[in-house]
Amino acid sequence: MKSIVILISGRGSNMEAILDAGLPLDIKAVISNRPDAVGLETARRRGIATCVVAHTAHASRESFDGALAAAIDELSPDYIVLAGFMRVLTGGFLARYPQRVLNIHPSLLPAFAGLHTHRQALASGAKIHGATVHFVTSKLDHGPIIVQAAVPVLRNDDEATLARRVLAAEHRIYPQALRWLAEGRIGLDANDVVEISGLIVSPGIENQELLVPWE
Ligand code: NHR
Ligand code: GAR
Repeated sequence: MKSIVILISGRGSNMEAILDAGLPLDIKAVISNRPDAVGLETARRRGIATCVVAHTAHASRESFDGALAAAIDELSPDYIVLAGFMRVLTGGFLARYPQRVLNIHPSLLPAFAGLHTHRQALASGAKIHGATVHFVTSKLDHGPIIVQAAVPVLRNDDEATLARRVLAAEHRIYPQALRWLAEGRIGLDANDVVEISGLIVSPGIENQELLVPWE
């Protein structure tokens, strides 16, 4: 069975969706850069090992990433799953784990990279918004896309109502992407995520089922 560690910074609802999915994955630990992350308590309650690597204890990103890598390497996971993890990782960190770091980003990338994505979507006048699971590369929020889900932007949405709708979609697609990973079905062909059989998964037919309709 493949193994993962989950990196969080806060609430941990994506982490919880992953734990709830009963995936054929060994979840070795949950690591937070914030000691007060609510998700740490949730993980502990479920008997998952937890660990804090506080970014505030480090003067530089390189130093923090070094400590994070040391904590991860003790666990030797196959994959590193960012789930609401809020620290930009250095190229040096990512080079240790090529094609082994995944993230969920609350927008339909390449639209609205960076922070405050729901605010960006509302300000842009977009009528469709969503979430993206992607491999992490040193180009922030631009790694190869594994799966996306779309939700409508409704007339009276504010950041909170839109975020809630997107979050429900996140909770569907992150476990789905990890299931594909666990089953060894995901590969990379240049910058495209492909099914190992050679079929393009993204933006293939299979993913279309994951476009989330909203009443
Ligand atoms: N690191 C790299 N190199 N590449 C990516 O694509 C990454 C990454 C680290 C995290 C998640 C990402 C998101 O989904 C992610 C993708 C944090 C920031 C940020 O600016 C931006 C994007 C993402 C996560 N963080 C501030 C920083 O100075 C801190 C903000 C805070 O602590 O609240 O690191 O959106
Ligand atoms: C999620 O919406 C996730 O996509 C987003 O933060 C939220 C975390 O919620 N991630 C980012 O914005 C990364 N910069 P959670 O802690 O409940 O999973």
